[in-house]
Formats: sequence, structure tokens, C-alpha cells
Amino acid sequence: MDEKICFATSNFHKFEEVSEIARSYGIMLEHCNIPKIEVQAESLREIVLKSAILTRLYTNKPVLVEDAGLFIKALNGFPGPYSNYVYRTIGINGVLKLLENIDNREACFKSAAALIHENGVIIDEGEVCGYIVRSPRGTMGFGFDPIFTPYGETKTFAEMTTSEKNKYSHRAKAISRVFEKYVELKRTI
Ligand code: ITT
Repeated sequence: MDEKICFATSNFHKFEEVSEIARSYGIMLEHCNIPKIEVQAESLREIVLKSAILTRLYTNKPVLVEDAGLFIKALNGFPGPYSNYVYRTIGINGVLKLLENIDNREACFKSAAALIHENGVIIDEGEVCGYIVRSPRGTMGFGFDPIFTPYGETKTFAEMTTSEKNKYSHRAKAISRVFEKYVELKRTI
């Protein structure tokens, strides 16, 4: 596909993860110099859709926006859509402190991705569940990666390469679903 998709994110690691998936679909991705307009809402789907619509106002190119969060079962889904704020304020150690003396470590990362193209919008979601480890491990990735291990693995996300993380991740699932529909759409028009 010749047309580049503009991915609006402030997060370089996300760009790396999504670029790898784009390549496997023959999609060219560029890191757009447009601020991802953060919208606050309770559902990731709503956040990402509104944010993509606003971002699209800055360019005529197809625009991709992705938003994610960590949902911890014992904390009734907290921090969820507020993950960015929680990461910046109490951070990994703050979250571990909230889970001190709690045996149920179950948590899921969820992602929603929206792609606005000339003919409309494609939106989809992805999820990976696992558990929060007792102390941080690994130096790769970003955010809560050092404290999350997906089910079926022993490594945390921060101990995995981008390709390994993409085999499990919420983001890889959401983005692959969106790209699959986009490629199919391009094939039929
Ligand atoms: P954008 O510019 O794309 O918004 P961001 O880093 O703010 O980049 P999100 O709003 O999607 O990303 O994610 C909110 C927070 O959730 C993020 O700051 C991380 O702390 C956490 N998070 C999301 N996805 C993650 C992942 O794959 N691994 C670890 N932490 C993640």
C-alpha cells in the first residue's frame, strides 16, 4: 500500500510495537507530528474514537490512534482509563503498594485502536490477561511492563523483545484487527 498512515502517539515504544505489525500487513506507518489529543472518558473505545476524530482535523492522511490501560481485578479495574495519570503520579511502586497483602494478582491490559480513512472509521479492541508480579523485572518496553506477566509466560513484558510482546499484547491484537479490516477494505474498493 503506497499511502502512509499517520500514527499519532507521544510514546516511542508504542510506535515501535505498531510499526512491526504494520510491516507484516504491508502498511507504511509514519510517526505524525500531531499531538494525540487526549480525551477523558470511561471507555477506551470512546476515548480513542473522539481522539482520532480530533486528530484527523490536522491532516488529510489516514490517522491511527490507540489508547490502552491496565485493569486490575482486585482494584475493581483501577487504574483502567486513568492508567497514564496513575503511572505518572504513584507509578509502578505505588501500584505494587496498593496490592500489598492481596493474593489475587489478576490483571488485564486492554487496548482500543481507531483508524480514520477517506471512507470512514475502523475501530477495534484487544485484551491480554495475566498477573501482577511481586517486584518489577526487566528493562524493555514502557509503563507497567516490568510488573505484568501474561498467562502462559514466566517473563514480564519488560523482559520481552518487541516481537515477543506482540505475540501476546492487547495492542497487537487491537491493531492487527484494525489493519486486517483496512487491508480488506483497500482490496475491495
Ligand atoms: P499516547 O501518546 O499514545 O497516549 P501513552 O503512553 O499516554 O501514549 P496510553 O494513554 O495508551 O499511552 O496508555 C496509558 C498508560 O497505560 C501508559 O502511560 C502506560 O503507563 C500504561 N500502558 C498502556 N499500554 C501499556 C503497555 O503495553 N505496557 C505497559 N504499560 C502500558
